[in-house]
Amino acid sequence: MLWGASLLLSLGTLSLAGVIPRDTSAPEINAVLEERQDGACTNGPNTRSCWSSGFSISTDFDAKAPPAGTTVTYNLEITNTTANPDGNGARPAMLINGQYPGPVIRASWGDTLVINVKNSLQDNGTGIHWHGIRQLNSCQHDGVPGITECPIAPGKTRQYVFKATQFGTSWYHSHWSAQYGEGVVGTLIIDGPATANYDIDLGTLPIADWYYKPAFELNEQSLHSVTGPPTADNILVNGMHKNAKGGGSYYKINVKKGKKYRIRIINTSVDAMFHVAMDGHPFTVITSDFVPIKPYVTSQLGINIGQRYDVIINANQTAGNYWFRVGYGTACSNNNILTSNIQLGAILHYTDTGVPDAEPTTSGVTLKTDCDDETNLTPFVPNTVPSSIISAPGELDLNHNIDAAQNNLFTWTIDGSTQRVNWNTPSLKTILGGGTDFGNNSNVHEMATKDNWYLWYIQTVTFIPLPHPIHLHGHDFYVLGKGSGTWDKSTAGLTLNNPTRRDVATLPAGGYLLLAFPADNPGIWVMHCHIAWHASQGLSVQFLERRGEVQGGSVGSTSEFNKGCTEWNDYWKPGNHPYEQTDSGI
Ligand SMILES: *[C@@H]1O[C@H](CO)[C@@H](O)[C@H](O)[C@H]1NC(C)=O
Ligand SMILES: *[C@@H]1O[C@H](CO)[C@@H](O)[C@H](O)[C@H]1NC(C)=O
Ligand SMILES: *[C@@H]1O[C@H](CO)[C@@H](O)[C@H](O)[C@H]1NC(C)=O
Ligand SMILES: *[C@@H]1O[C@H](CO)[C@@H](O)[C@H](O)[C@H]1NC(C)=O
Ligand SMILES: *[C@@H]1O[C@H](CO)[C@@H](O)[C@H](O)[C@H]1NC(C)=O
Ligand SMILES: [Cu+2]
Repeated sequence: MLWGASLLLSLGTLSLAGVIPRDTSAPEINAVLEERQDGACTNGPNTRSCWSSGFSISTDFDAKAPPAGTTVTYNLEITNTTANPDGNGARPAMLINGQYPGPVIRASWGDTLVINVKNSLQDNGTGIHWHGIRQLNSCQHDGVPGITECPIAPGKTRQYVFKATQFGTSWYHSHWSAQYGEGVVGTLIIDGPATANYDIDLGTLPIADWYYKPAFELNEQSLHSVTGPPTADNILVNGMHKNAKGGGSYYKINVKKGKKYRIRIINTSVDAMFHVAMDGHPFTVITSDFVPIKPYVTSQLGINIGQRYDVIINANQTAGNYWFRVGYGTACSNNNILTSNIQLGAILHYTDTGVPDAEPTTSGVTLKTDCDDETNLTPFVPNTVPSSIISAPGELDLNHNIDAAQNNLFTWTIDGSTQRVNWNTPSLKTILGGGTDFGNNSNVHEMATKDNWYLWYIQTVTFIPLPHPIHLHGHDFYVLGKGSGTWDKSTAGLTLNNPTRRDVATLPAGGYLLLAFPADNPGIWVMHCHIAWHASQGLSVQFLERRGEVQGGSVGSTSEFNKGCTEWNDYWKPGNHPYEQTDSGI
């Protein structure tokens, strides 16, 4: 191989370097750190901080988004079929438009998305959540059965309509029971400005764990197991991978020497925490979830479920094949593929002439195995959280319960109550009807005062030492602090000045997590653990934000919402459905 010697040399320095904080010597980073106010320049390879007149990477996107531009329409149909993404053999699956992952939904900052979802399953409801989308004044389109809608009944179609007020990378997935583990998942791109320059956008790179057994079967096992959820069988990178027997194939990321590429990495797992690295090609990280950050360079990234990092790589190495390595967060999850000698990941392939179509022989950094979030994530547009909120925190105590009377049903509880939604009467229906009783297992917390900041802190009380990737709908939250053990209620060590802002953050095993956000979006928003098994086991709460305005019509016309409930209530009647609700419902 031509590239052997020089490559090993460069990799040697790379692995020694490890994490390099804030490489301000890189020219593409300096270009952006020279603050660019909203100006009339166009977005191009050397001007990624620009967008359109009046909007740039410096825009405070909480305050404004480009005026309604295009309406972008997608039609998604969910079917009961089979899939064989890693060549191990076909298994039953539920797919969107017959593919895994589902189609990439793409729009631009300020666009309105209109997405028609048809439920062509015979025997399941469904509902699609657009992860990370703020849904400003449109919580009825958030797609959470039992909370913001009645599930879509078999044979029926629901139209979701929302505006892209933020930009970047995300995903969408079924929020109905354990259904996304069956394959009801796709990725989402909202084009907008960026904090560093690149030539070519390679699109999304979703990474997920993959199970050979149906998710609903595994979910039942997990609900009645005290030893934790079942073990995954493989991983998939953009819907493909080699299997333990050597069949299947790796996803190929094609690049050409001399160009810079943006890659949008997403963890769409059911249970797994990953670490990723590209041999010889360090990542310049430019976003965390939907939040542009000050770019930094790192040789590896840890990504929890639901989290996204947009990175730029410079294809400036000897033209060849390099591993995109995926490692497992074995501190919190496991996978049967780890006992095989199969390399986990994908292949970075230079398409320059003379490069063989072969598996790489490169070596790279040693990936971490922890389940912790990245640090160094500094939002590009700064925000300050008022310190007054520290004195009035809302405590959410995480415990668990095992109910012997229900065949040892394992549930997670918040302040003693496990979440269980009622598909026939979603919380939004109760609110619109002026009701105040959400049922015994609704875990509803009110945020009544317009634009007030609220601090919520999740405190682990259970002795089960697991990290939980916590996801909030309708908002980004600001991560003021986290730690092991019990929070002492002091401000020591907390970040109030421009803290990390995102929509998924990890509650450390056995510890606490402090999350703040303002009541600037009237609606009903769920916050839950994104480990699918844990969400099914009730690890979630709801925030009811500015009830009066929601009831007063701030969410707009509810005809689609009402139609959905009429159709669902017509379908889900005693004796009218082959299966029962056995979990939280979300
Ligand atoms: C999928 O099809 C199988 C049989 O073909 C059936 O048993 C199952 O109930 C179906 N599931 C859904 C959700 O429609
Ligand atoms: C995805 O998240 C899960 C759990 O949070 C984690 O175990 C897995 O390693 C993550 N995957 C990646 C690629 O970071
Ligand atoms: C390749 O690009 C990276 C990232 O921009 C840079 O740090 C490195 O010095 C470059 N290497 C070469 C050999 O040009
Ligand atoms: C709610 O809990 C109370 C007290 O445990 C109980 O009396 C009541 O029957 C429950 N309501 C429902 C609808 O289950
Ligand atoms: C959804 O369908 C699967 C079979 O495809 C079944 O196992 C599961 O129980 C169904 N869930 C509900 C709540 O109907
Ligand atoms: Cu969890």
